[in-house]
Amino acid sequence: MNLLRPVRRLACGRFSLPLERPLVMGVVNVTPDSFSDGGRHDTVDAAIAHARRLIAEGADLIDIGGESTRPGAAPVAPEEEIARVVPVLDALRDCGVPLSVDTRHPSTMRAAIEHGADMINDIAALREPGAIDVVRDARCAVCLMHMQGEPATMQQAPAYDEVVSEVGHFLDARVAALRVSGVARERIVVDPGIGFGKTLRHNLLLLGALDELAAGGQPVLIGVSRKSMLGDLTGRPAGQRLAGSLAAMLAAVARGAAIVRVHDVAESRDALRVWMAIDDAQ
Ligand code: YH5
Repeated sequence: MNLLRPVRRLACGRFSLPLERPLVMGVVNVTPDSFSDGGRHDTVDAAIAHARRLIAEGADLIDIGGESTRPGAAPVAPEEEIARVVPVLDALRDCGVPLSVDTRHPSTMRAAIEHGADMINDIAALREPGAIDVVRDARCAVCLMHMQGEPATMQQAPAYDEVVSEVGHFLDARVAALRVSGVARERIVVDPGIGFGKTLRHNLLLLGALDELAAGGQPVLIGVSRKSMLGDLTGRPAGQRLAGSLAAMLAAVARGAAIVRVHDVAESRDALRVWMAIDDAQ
């Protein structure tokens, strides 16, 4: 939050993405539980088909993840993660939109970059030893996300004195660590990590103060689609959280979010189109 000049275009691998309007990142999970109980081949094929559908619906980027990081989820070995993600990257390379890979493992980052990933989206903000070295000499964008604890245990007892300033300072420090390593500001996105070691109250305070985070000048990514906080607020299961997801997304965009990570691309695009028409008319 210490730098004020806003990044206007994101340097994202093969792409230079204008940030005047919010970008929609479509979520593609390459995990057996999400698509099928068949083998890895079925899982990969289903993910590729799903990504093509999200691109047809108008996704500006695709985020490919081979490890479930939902609260309580077990970790996946990097070798298995690579075996899931790389065939999806290979299949989608020429689909016309930037490809992001959601991983915290440097070996997966390296494989992803070798196979054309345009962004590395790391829920651990490149804290794993060697992670910064992997991205430094590449052209990919990086998303640095705040998380308190580890996915397996992070929701057991989240605690902060001042959640907004603590998350802000953490992200500032991670941006600084990348910059001293030689990563240009134009490649760095920040994310407060909704649901990652946070209570409902923490999530609401962070969403409400997103403008403070955005004032730091780095593009802000927000992922709230279908998350538990929406279940907490509405009482609905994950499959019935679309209306809640759209409301939270628009609240984030109103406070300066540059990229929204969503499962429901067509509906999110419609909501954003209506939202932006009102802004544009003024
Ligand atoms: C994020 O916010 N989130 S994976 C639990 C759900 C629904 C969805 C209980 N990767 C983010 O999407 N990367 C994930 O229902 C992310 N920001 C960034 N940058 C978790 C997820 C989910 C979890």
